Amino acid sequence: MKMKFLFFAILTLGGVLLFAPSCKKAYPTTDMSINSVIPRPDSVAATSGTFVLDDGTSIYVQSGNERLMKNAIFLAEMLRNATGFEIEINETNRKPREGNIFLTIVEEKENNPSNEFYELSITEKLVTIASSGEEGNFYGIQTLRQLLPSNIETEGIFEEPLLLPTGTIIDSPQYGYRGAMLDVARHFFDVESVKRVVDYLALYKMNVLHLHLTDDQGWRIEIESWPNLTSHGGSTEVGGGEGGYFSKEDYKEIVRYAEEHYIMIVPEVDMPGHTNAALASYPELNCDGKVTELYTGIKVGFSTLCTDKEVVYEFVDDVVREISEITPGRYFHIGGDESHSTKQDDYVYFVNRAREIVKSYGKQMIGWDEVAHADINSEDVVQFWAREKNASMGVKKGASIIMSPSKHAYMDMKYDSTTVLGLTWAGFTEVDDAYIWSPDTLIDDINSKDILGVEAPLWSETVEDLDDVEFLIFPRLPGYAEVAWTDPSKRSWDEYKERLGRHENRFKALGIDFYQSPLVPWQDEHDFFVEKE
Ligand code: TNX
Repeated sequence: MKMKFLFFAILTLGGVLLFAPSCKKAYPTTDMSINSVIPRPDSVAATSGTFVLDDGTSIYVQSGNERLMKNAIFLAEMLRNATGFEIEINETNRKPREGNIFLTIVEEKENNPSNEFYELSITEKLVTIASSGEEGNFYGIQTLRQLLPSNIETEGIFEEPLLLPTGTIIDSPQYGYRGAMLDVARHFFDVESVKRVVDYLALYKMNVLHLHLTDDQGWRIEIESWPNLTSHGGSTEVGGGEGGYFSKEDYKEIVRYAEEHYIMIVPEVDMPGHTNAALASYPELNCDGKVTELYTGIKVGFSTLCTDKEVVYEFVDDVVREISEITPGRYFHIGGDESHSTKQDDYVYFVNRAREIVKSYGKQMIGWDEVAHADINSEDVVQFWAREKNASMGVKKGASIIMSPSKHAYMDMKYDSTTVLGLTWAGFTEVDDAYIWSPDTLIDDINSKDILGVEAPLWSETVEDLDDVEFLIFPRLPGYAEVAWTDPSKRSWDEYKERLGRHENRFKALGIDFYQSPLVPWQDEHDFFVEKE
């Protein structure tokens, strides 16, 4: 009898043990200080409680602020899609009741003059994002998003309440320019693909997308006064595919979408070299007055606009004017790299004139580091990619620097010898090489005060579609976001790689085809979550 009972008891207990885990759910840790947020925030103070986000949760927005309202819509849509909860949005002038989320702007805090500062405070009663500006508020939302399980990125997965760890995150970036570049000239990428890239930048609080719109292989932006640029110059790409181009409406749509995500579009028209697509479309831009053939290879440095023809400056004026008219951002990038077929004096003369044209349309000039040879000053921006001497010369002339060191920041470099996509001229760039560097210590005589920020370019000689883009930018992109955002004294590869490893589920939930670097401890985020009944 006794034995029978014992046997029965063991069976029952076994059943409970077997079935109990299926009633449990994995939730983010209740310790906010152990988070996976990228870029790493300035300060995190955990209070070890839990906020329950459920069907009764609404978002309250400080009244009368349209952009804040748009932020609320961004957050609400994400939460609604993932949970099916209603998540209403209301305007208010005071702190809302328990169980809600509150988005508000506070007086600029001392030491935080930028609009990018935010404080995310989560108590058991309320989630509050208080920021100095609307962009800061949006960044607070991205942090909140990363504190939630990655299922939040997927439609209709979670019907259970979502739990958030309590505590306070206070955060603002080191640099105001945190960007990536997409080369839409070597291969063309359509509006939808560009929008996905904008989404990825937004998740990591980046705020610039530089579009390399023209090169030898293709002209990708409609210019009404020079229509052959796109009809002929846009008709192919590397490898001989059909190419394509953005109509002005397409470009405006990209600008609009980017703006909604607090991302500035920086248009680049590369000149006087890298111009074969234009030279093949208009004979008068060539010194010999003859059109060139379209080009579908990947060599550089063989083309140049004829710098002593006046019609070339009329062309540059029209192009800069038409693009500036539809570009709200303050910068116009004139390229200026690898003009190996332009004599040095002609090059300097050309850049000086292009610079004046850019200024006449109210824009600030950015150029690749070679433009430091021209007559530039504190109104200009030099994008360092290859020659430290050029960058230093730019700083001596008063210009600010965007850091895009090809040895660390070129997302078109192969990860290692087994990577199929990408180039190798600047060396292999594993995920640690991409992360372990600091803008302010890279070049001896360039300090943080000279630096506008960081940009990681993706050149597209070998990159044909969005899948290829994703493979090369992930997982390097989040690292660049952190290099640009987080104080170097608070960064270390050993700590970062753990956080990055816990983004695996998020990449998958977003449908990103990423490179599973062996250097990163990829980890199912659920192993890191706590279980609750
Ligand atoms: C150099 S970076 C270039 C581009 C190429 C790239 C490939 C720069 C300013 N010029 O024309 O696409 O290398 O990595």
